[in-house]
Amino acid sequence: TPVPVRRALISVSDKTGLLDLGRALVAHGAEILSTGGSARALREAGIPVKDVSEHTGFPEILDGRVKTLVPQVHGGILGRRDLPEHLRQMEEHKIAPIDLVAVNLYPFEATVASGAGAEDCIENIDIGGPALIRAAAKNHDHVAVLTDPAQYADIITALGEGGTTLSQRRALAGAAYARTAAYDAAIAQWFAEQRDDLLPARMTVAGVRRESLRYGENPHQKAAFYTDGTNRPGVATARQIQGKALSYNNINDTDAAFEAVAEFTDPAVVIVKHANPCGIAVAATQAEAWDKALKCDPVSAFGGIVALNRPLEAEAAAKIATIFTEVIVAPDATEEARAILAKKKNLRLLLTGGLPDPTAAGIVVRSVAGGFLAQTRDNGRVDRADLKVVTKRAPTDAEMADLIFAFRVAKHVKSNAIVYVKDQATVGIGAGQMSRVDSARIAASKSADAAKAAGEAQPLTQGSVVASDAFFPFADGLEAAIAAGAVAVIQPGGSIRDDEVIAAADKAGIAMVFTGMRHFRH
Ligand code: 93A
Repeated sequence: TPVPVRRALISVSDKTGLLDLGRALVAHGAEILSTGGSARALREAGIPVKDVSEHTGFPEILDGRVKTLVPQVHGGILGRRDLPEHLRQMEEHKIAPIDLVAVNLYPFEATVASGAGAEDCIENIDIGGPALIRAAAKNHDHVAVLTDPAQYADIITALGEGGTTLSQRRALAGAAYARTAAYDAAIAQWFAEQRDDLLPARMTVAGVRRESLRYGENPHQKAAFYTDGTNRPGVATARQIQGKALSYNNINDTDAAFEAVAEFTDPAVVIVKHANPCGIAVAATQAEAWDKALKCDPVSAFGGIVALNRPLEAEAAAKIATIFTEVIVAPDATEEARAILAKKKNLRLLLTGGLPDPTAAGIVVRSVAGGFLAQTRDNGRVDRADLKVVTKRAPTDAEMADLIFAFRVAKHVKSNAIVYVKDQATVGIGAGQMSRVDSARIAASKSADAAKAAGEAQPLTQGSVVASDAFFPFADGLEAAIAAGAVAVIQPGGSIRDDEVIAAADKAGIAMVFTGMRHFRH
């Protein structure tokens, strides 16, 4: 049987939906108790409300730090209505039962995301709110707890049907503890960041479900998409302008593409399939960058994800629209570009409002059986000054620029990664192979196919530079790259056989640089 609401406590920072909830409660005969700002908002709208301080006879003190932390409030929430002894004690201490609690917390996460100082962040740690939420959730046999304005509509309906049901209150209680857990996780993470300790002894991964997905990586898996509250520009905070709902794999691939394109400042295009780039290029214009990126592997680009690091322009949009593309992601898009894509009903367009900072600190998490792995982001990148020439021949300026580009791409290719580059565009990408020499061979053979498709006599790798995400353990991988036509190499170095590898490079007359930094990605 539904439990009617005779008395409700409302204390909300986010006033969304507050008046609708207040009106419905009053309409169904409930008395509303409320704290400072919430009470004011209700009163101004003409909704009868009693201040908590009047109800308890105890004022809000310490700048509001103690508003609801009093026995009249917590007793009214926690007392069991099915135990005579509880009811007796409540009466003895003049504690009136509270049947519904609507609380949303001081905006700690938003305060941190806004870049506020420590004092401000600490003042936004809510103490009384979580206490109310946790108390009401514990006593869900008798009390309903609302922690999010999105929950109001169902409860307003329930009030019209005589009150809240046990199954409703149970679901709300679960959501309530998830909210306070996430809230405390955000606070703990903030403290860890203050101490530069991104990997503290205890860690909770918290998030807010942005949407339920139709299925996971495969149709028999369930999936949902969460935001982590950091507001980093990227796929989790992007605005979808058009197209079908995103799938799990779309989101994963779009993330890979957008993180990769953010590495570059000049107009860049990244095309991704199955979380690996199949073409990346930088050029004077987006349209030119698209042509160059597509040429690398036009077969794989079919049904791909396209990421851009600048607002999408009409010329590039028109070109991208000529081949089947699943998703386009960019910081923004011109009106003209949007109009062009609007004709492709299924194509999803995501706009992020900005680019992720590839050098920013952060943590990445992956689950393993019985636990999870956490590590700081791979925010490393090499510049010219970091490179050590190890061969007799030094790279030319043009080769040097391509080598740095190639290594930056290799960072975004699953290991073992081999990336051939010419004129600031990938011309062959070998990804995810169990042996490095296979990656080198596969990249070259795909590049030969691409050259044939483009009607060119020579493989695209002829005269290219090549990057390896980790050192060549033997000379064979390097020799495969040389056979494909590579004339300069960038790799971390550090193998016990470096001497053999350097000798093979010198024998072929090619240039090689060591980065001293590895970019594994598994
Ligand atoms: O400062 S508190 O931790 N102390 C309290 O006793 C308390 N009670 C409710 N914060 C407290 N609240 C929070 O106040 C609620 O969680 C809500 O976010 C906010 C509502 O304040 P107002 O009604 O004055 O806008």
